[in-house]
Amino acid sequence: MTKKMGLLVMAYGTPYKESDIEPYYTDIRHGKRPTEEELQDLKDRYKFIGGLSPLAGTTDRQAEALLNALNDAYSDIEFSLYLGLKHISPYIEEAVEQMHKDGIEEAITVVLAPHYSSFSVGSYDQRADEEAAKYGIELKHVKHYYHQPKFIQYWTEKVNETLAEIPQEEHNDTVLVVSAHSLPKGLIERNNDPYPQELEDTARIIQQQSNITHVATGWQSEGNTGTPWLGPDVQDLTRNLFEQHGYKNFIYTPVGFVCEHLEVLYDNDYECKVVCDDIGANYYRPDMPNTHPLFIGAIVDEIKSII
Ligand code: FEC
Repeated sequence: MTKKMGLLVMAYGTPYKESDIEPYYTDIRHGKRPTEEELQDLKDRYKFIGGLSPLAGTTDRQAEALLNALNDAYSDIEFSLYLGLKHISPYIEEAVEQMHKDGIEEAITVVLAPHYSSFSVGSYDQRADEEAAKYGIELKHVKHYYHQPKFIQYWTEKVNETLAEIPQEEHNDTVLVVSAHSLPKGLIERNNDPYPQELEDTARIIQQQSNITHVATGWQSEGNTGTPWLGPDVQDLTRNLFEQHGYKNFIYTPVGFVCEHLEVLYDNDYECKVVCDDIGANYYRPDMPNTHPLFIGAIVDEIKSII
């Protein structure tokens, strides 16, 4: 007898077409419309990375890969996939409602973000819980998976592969910048949030397990809320590291994200590269996890620990 279980994969979401950009941005801003200037700035960033973000397609492929890996791993459970997005349809609530319509009574939830913050993963979980409570669906949440050996192995291999492209005699002039999305500082401090510590832990373990000697942690993609955000910002960090140590090579691993999207393709591959070009250093950014078996396997292992 196989048991039926829902697999609710939650992710940020991205505009599917240009006319979605405004409502999407308004949703990110909790219903407050962006100014014309802010909207144009965002449209320009999407245009710069090729029109729209590859995020929607990648999220679908990651969710499918996870579903297949779980159904392979469990012979006594049959998982059914539901995709719930934070800022665009299908919204988290729509996915949970669909689970109810399909007769699902129990589900595992996972957010496509490896570190826990009450603002990020916590807020996805809360929305899923509120909707699930209406139907009596029991949810078990994956909180984080940055510490899973396969997740660390993915990044360790990427760092070592990148180092292998750099001449041996320059390894001591090379620094690894480990980053995640910044968040408002006040929010993190008020909630005694584990998010900054989880990023520090990720950087420390990658440093211990890879061949890199110099490692720094930084924050990226800060918003304009007029309040202080977690720092240092990766661009300032790059300049400071260069001024203090004269590094020739910068390797960026935005480990807080799980695929190539606007924040990586623009904030790392354009903005950080501009700084590297300016200081005369080399820019490296290994591939993001996407559907790599080590990444998918890390989530499966975390699910095994909570099921
Ligand atoms: O490729 C794409 O189209 C979408 C990429 C994308 C991802 C993403 C992930 C996170 N965000 C997080 C926090 C914030 C906070 C604000 C904020 C604003 C934006 C804007 C865009 C955007 N985010 Fe995002 N985020 C992505 C895209 N994010 C676009 C709006 C314009 C801008 O500021 O650049 C500020 C809200 C405000 O203004 O009040 C806070 C966090 C993550 C990582 C965890 C997760 O994926 O949920 C945290 C991908």
